[in-house]
Amino acid sequence: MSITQLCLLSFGLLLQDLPIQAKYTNASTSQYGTITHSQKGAVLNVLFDNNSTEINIYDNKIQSDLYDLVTQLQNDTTVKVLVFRSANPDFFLAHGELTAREGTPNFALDDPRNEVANAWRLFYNVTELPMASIAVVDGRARGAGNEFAMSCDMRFATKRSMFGQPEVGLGFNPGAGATQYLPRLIGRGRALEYLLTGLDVTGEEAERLGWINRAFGEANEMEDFVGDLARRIALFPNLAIANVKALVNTATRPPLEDLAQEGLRYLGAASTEEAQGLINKTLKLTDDESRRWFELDVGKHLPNLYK
Ligand SMILES: *[C@@H]1O[C@H](CO)[C@@H](O)[C@H](O)[C@H]1NC(C)=O
Ligand SMILES: *[C@@H]1O[C@H](CO)[C@@H](O)[C@H](O)[C@H]1NC(C)=O
Ligand SMILES: *[C@@H]1O[C@H](CO)[C@@H](O)[C@H](O)[C@H]1NC(C)=O
Ligand SMILES: *[C@@H]1O[C@H](CO)[C@@H](O)[C@H](O)[C@H]1NC(C)=O
Ligand SMILES: *[C@@H]1O[C@H](CO)[C@@H](O)[C@H](O)[C@H]1NC(C)=O
Ligand SMILES: CC(=O)N[C@H]1CO[C@H](CO)[C@@H](O)[C@@H]1O
Repeated sequence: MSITQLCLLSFGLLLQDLPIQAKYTNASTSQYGTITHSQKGAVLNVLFDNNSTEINIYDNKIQSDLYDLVTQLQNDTTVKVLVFRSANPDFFLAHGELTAREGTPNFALDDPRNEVANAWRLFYNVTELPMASIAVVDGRARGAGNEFAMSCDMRFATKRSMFGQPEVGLGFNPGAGATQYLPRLIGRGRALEYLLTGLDVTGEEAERLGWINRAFGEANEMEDFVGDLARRIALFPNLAIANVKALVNTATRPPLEDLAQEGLRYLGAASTEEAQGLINKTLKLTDDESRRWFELDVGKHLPNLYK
């Protein structure tokens, strides 16, 4: 290692430890308490944590809390890297809540904060953020959970993790971007294979397909890797990070109008008699989306809805 490299390295270490004024405290400030965060230097660690359903379901409450966080971050210069994790040991985010259209607090159909059907728009806003975003998955990320992960700039997962888009088996199409983001990540044929079967992929397979960046045998190996990566990016100037992101967005991101089209078709298909019947069967099998055995292995159980 040269003297210059050594100097750069120690300068880097110094920078990490600079007491950057912590705008985000460890205490959750989210309205529903489903998101907590802690800032270390220019890295903001975000934790999805709604244990009310045992499966960290993506519901109107998480949508609303994430909306608030994304809004705060839009012009933030103290954060250069966002790292999203889940507090649930088996679920990153299970999927969008199937019953999100009724009965949840502060529910309002035309309010983007409180409507899971607007997740495609919120996730697009995640791609717009000026800082780098990383999803760290150890568990299941399906439906909106996988779509959120795909809207992050990078995805890392343990090999035991599972990704999937089971919507087709329930009689509708994904609604938060999967048909647009997934083909760009893994190609047309493979995207259609998974979108049309609703089969899960493991973290290990997802790495091979290009669905995620990298898979790890153990969560602590993943944490070491992501920690180094995040601290390294956090050394670099905001403008350079934001410009690289904006330019890669023009190269690879789905256009907003195509995402809107998917969202519209989702609403249409999910409200048909056939889909409503399949949703009802799923709610019964999952005891209103709380029963773990079904949620642990959705890809495998999906054909049972047709027995
Ligand atoms: C937040 O928690 C982390 C560890 O979880 C700690 O290192 C950090 O100092 C805390 N920050 C604040 C502002 O309390
Ligand atoms: C959720 O977390 C709270 C606080 O940690 C705990 O008291 C409660 O039992 C948990 N609920 C479930 C369903 O795990
Ligand atoms: C962020 O900056 C833009 C442009 O300056 C402004 O229009 C917008 O209101 C700001 N948003 C927040 C949340 O402060
Ligand atoms: C997305 O961001 C725009 C501003 O850029 C805002 O008007 C809109 O409400 C946001 N929508 C969602 C669903 O987050
Ligand atoms: C689904 O369940 C709801 C609530 O029980 C019921 O009103 C509706 O008729 C059911 N729809 C179908 C197609 O089974
Ligand atoms: C952390 C947590 O459990 N947050 C919320 C999850 O949702 C329930 C309501 O369904 C709230 O009571 C919790 O505060």
